[in-house]
Amino acid sequence: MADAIISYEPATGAELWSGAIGDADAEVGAARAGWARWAAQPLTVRIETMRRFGNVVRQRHEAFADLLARETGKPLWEARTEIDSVIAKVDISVSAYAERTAQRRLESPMGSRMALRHKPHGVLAVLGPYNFPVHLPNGHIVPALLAGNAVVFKPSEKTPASGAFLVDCYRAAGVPEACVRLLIGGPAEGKALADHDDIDGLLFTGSARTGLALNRAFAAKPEKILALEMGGNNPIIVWDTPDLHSAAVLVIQSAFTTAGQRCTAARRLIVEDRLYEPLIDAICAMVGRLIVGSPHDDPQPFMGPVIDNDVADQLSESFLALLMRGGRPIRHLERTVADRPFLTPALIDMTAATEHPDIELFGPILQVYRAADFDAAIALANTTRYGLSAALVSQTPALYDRFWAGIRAGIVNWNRPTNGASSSAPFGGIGWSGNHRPSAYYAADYCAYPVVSNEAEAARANIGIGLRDA
Ligand code: UN1
Repeated sequence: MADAIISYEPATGAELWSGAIGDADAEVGAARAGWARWAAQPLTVRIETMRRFGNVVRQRHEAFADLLARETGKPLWEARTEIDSVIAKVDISVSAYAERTAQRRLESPMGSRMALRHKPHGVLAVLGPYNFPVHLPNGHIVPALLAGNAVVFKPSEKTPASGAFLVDCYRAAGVPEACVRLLIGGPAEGKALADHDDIDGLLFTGSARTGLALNRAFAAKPEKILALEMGGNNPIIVWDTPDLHSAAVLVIQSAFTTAGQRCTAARRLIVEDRLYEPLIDAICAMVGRLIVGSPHDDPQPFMGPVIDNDVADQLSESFLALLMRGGRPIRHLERTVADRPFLTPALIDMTAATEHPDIELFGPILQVYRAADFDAAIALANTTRYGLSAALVSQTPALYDRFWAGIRAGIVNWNRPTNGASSSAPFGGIGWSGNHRPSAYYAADYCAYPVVSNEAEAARANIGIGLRDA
């Protein structure tokens, strides 16, 4: 069917869902017709509606987690945490919105009252990713709706069912149909939405390649806002630490959670020379015990398949390309089930490689480097155009001070994984990781614009200088 998007379960290949491809123009038109009424409601009404949305998701928690696990392949335990994050985002967004957009009195040199107030943009487009198909778009949609915008949401063509379920929850909570529109489609529909003249802005989560193209297109439209949350080539450094078991756990959580399909996943491990052998041994021993399996397996797997066979094939090719560049395999990337995208976690030593591609390998592949000197390790960590997250595993506070000062990233962690960023903190990165901090705490900044209001109740005015006597 050329006019439908079909979603397949990565673990089984079974068809999960299908839906007709939508029309960007119709969805933007519907949102445009509806947004002003929503914006005219008191903020308290929109807050109550979002709280009801949280309750709807709470009631549908298990059904939602089940669908999300099937559609993404992520284990059920992890799908449940994603649904928890969707619920938690409501309270976080309400308080962040209140703080970021609080009406403020400003000092006025003219003697009048001066205030800073905020207005919604109007119609905001949201393009979602497949790794967190509900948590990340929800992190844009909730603040956008709170601020009084209407939203046109296009989920990834790999995860439309989860997107449709999310939109149904907003509507069940009482968000007017006109104010939260679902656009089903692939790249063509995404482009039609992003290029549409009648959107006021775009909130994007996805690859740097698409994000950079959007950035070029939006450069010609300064009147529209663009929030980009792209990816990372995130480093984790292990240096001067006696507890190699914990170090190995942190590395594995950073690199292989969600089968490596997180923008904050560690892609590069940089290890102090003297810790190299024992650390790699500890990692490999544990990786050998990690369960890779289907989302509903009992016992639950550590990680599921990657999103589909195409992605698995591309990752296999990328791994081969690293070998061709002189990488030394520590653990190969293997397909465990024929024709299904289950991959085993892979490690490859790139210390002596001839080339170091600065790309985001969005899967369970960790590139490893050994370094003799801490400054060289930081310099190596910084050899990327991205800058989303970075972590140091070390017992030495002075090393963290140097790491923090020297590393270029939006999220810098000490004895914590590179991923699992708090939803109540500003989220985003520098360089190719995005423009500013478009998610979580600062999301409100992208959903409402500040207006200076100079106020005097009566017009009492004199020209002053330059006026002849009457
Ligand atoms: C991650 O940690 O891998 O709410 C993603 C947010 C962030 C997303 C984190 N907590 O936008």
